[in-house]
Amino acid sequence: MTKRVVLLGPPGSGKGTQAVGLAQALGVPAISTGAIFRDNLARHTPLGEKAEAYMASGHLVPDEITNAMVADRLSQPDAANGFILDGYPRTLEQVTELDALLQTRGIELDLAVELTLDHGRVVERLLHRAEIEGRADDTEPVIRERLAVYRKATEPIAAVYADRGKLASVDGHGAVEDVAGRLRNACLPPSD
Ligand code: B4P
Repeated sequence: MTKRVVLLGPPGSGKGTQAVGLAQALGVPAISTGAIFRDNLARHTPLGEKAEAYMASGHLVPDEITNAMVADRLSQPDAANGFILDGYPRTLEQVTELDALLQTRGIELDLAVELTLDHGRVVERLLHRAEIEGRADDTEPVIRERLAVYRKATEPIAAVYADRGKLASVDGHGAVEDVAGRLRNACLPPSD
C-alpha cells in the first residue's frame, strides 16, 4: 500500500489543502515544510528567524536548514509507518538528501504526485488566500517570484521521479473534493 508520498506542484496548486485529507486516508502524518516554517516564525524560534526573510521574499529557505528540519521531523515516531511530504523536496539537492535519508533507514519512497494547475489560477487562488489569511508571501510580486523560483528549482524534480517510474500527475483544477478524489485514485488504486 502507498504510505510514503511526496506532493509536488506550484504554490497554490492545493498541496497543503489536499495533504491533510490524503494523510487521513492513508493513515500517515502530513508534513508540510512551509507550515513548520510558519509555526517557527510565529513562535519566534531561531529556525523561524532564519527562514523569515527568504519566505517573505518568495525565495526558498537554504537547503541545509530545510534538510536538517525534515530529517528531524521524519525521525519522529509518527512518521515511522509513512508520511505525506507537502512541499519537500523542492530542489534537486533536496531530492538527493531525501534519497539518502530514506536509504539509511532501508525504505523507499512509494510515489511522487504532481498537482498541476495553470499559473493564472495559481495567482488567483493565492490572492484570494491573501484576503483571508494575510500571509506575507501572498502579495502579487512575491507570488510571481515564487512561481519563477518554482519553474527554475522545483519543476525539474518531476522528471527525476518520472525516470524512476514513480510519478503520478493529478489535475489540480476544479473543486477541492474533485481534486481529492483524483488524488485518492492516484494513491489508492482499487487493489489497495
Ligand atoms: P508552502 O507553505 O509550501 O506554500 P505554497 O507553495 O503556497 O503551498 P500551500 O500548500 O500553502 O498552498 P495550497 O497550494 O494548498 O511554502 C511557503 C514558503 O516556505 C516557500 O515559499 C519557501 O520560502 C518555504 N519553503 C517551504 N518548503 C520549502 C522547501 N522544501 N525548501 C525551501 N523552502 C521551503 O493552497 C493555496 C490556496 O489555494 C489556499 O488558499 C487554498 O484554500 C486554495 N485552494 C486549494 N485548492 C483549491 C481548489 N481546488 N479550488 C480553489 N481554491 C483552492
